[in-house]
Amino acid sequence: MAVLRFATTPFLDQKPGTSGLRKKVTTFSQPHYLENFVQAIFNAVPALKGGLLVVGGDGRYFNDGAIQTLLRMAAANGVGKVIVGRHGLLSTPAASLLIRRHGAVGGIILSASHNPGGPEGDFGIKFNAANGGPAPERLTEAMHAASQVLQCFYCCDNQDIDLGSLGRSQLETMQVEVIDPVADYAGLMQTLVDFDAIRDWLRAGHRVRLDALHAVGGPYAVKLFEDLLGATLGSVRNAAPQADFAGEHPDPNPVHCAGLVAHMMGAGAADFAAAFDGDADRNMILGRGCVVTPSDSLAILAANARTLPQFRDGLPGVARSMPTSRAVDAVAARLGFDCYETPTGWKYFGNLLDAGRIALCGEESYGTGASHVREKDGIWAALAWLNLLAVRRQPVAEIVREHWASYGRHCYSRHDYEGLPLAAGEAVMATLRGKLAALPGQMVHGLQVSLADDFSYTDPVDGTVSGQQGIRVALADGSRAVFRLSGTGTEGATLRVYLERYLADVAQHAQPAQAALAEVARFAAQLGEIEAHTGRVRADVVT
Ligand code: VG1
Ligand code: CO
Repeated sequence: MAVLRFATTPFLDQKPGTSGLRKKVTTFSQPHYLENFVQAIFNAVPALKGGLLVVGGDGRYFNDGAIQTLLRMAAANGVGKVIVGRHGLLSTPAASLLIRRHGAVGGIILSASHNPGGPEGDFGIKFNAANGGPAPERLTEAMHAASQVLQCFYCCDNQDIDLGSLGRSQLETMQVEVIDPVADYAGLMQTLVDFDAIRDWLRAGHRVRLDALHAVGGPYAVKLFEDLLGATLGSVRNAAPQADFAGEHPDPNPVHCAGLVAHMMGAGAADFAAAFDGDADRNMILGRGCVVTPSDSLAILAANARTLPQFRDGLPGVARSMPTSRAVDAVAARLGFDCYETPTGWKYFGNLLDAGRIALCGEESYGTGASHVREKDGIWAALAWLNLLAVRRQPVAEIVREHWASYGRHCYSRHDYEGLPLAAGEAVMATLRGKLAALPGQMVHGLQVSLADDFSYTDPVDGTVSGQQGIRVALADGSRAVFRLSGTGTEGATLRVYLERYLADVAQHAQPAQAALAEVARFAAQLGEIEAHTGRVRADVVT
């Protein structure tokens, strides 16, 4: 076995987005594409030499080969030890936990999360730092910079490592330890959530349905919900991870999980359901006859935090991404803790969590998490909800209704325009930016604007400034429209329009979200001149 040096030339597009470098499998399959970016990581994080690295992925197409390449390159770059999940599998939150628990220098997660998989689908690679969280901007920028000047990469010429059996082996001077991907994570969950209470609730005849969408969440969900909590066998659907997610879109929202929604709206519905995305960090929560929006889910968990053993002493503070509805702000204001507004992407929560300023946070994009790891955590969110149901002994829909009655309802919806030509997406944003200064205080398209800006975030812990994080337009009646371009797509541009309307009056709470938001939606489309720029009359995906 030998360490080889390969000459290479840079790819100019290796710039990580909202959550790592995400490209089509066809892009990653080009000679040296994967190797270049992996070498850029090693170059940008010199502490990996002699250090501990955690490695795992969501099991999608291309993972197996990529992990072997990664291990060969880690050994060639002098990494001291690698901890890798059996069969190369680790959910994103489990990877975060392992980095923290073993004091690793960082972790490399091979996943394109909620993006479709398969030979025509997407692949992704992401570096998490020593706190277990996604690399902060300065680190992703360093990786991008390293990729731009790359002249060579290092790789060993060994045979594939057997990742099917647990145990240790040696690759050059690097130790490789294959671990059970679920064990540590399942152990941690039992310290955060009241398993006895949930077991009692299940024994009382309540039924649950968990949908892993043929992705990496399956083994975690089976262990936790069926083996440890005693839910009926088969409660976890689509539990076996498949490389192409059975041809489906592993994105837990009402559009991509229409079957689960139909079940929960039907006569034989379970009492509780949840679905998870490709790497099991996202969650969608459903009750009999209702889908809980992620923004409401965050607010309800915040309002009921003390029901969870993890939050027995209350919350120091909470955070939400800017486009997430302000439902959680209302809870924080009433209960007297801080509420931070961060840019989209989990990496911005890291400093607040590390500093102990917040213990719970979330995003409108079906992401909820807490201070036990530094990633959003889908399985944990479902467990936290079950804990809540076991304590309150009320149906999900009733808990949601009571929350709205108490705090008012923040109606919410996201309208996505997918696969736009890049120029069209950018034209909408440029149009909006051009109008910003003149908006505040004006009547525009029939509505009174109170505030309009391009969101800029100053990290309260380290002072880092992140500008141009999305256009916010707040209306005098408490409604809001937010616009941004996606940073996780792999084709053209995706324009996201986030709509919110506050309804204080309980008599108005029962109306469907799209009806309540129709006027704000029209306003947003007109303000962004969306049809003129994109030719689209309506959004492709409405959640
Ligand atoms: C999307 C979501 C964002 C989330 C990110 C990663 O980003 O909007 O809230 O943090 O995906 O989630 P964007 O830039 O496409 O809007 V995941 O589950 O892909 O790790
Ligand atoms: Co994900």
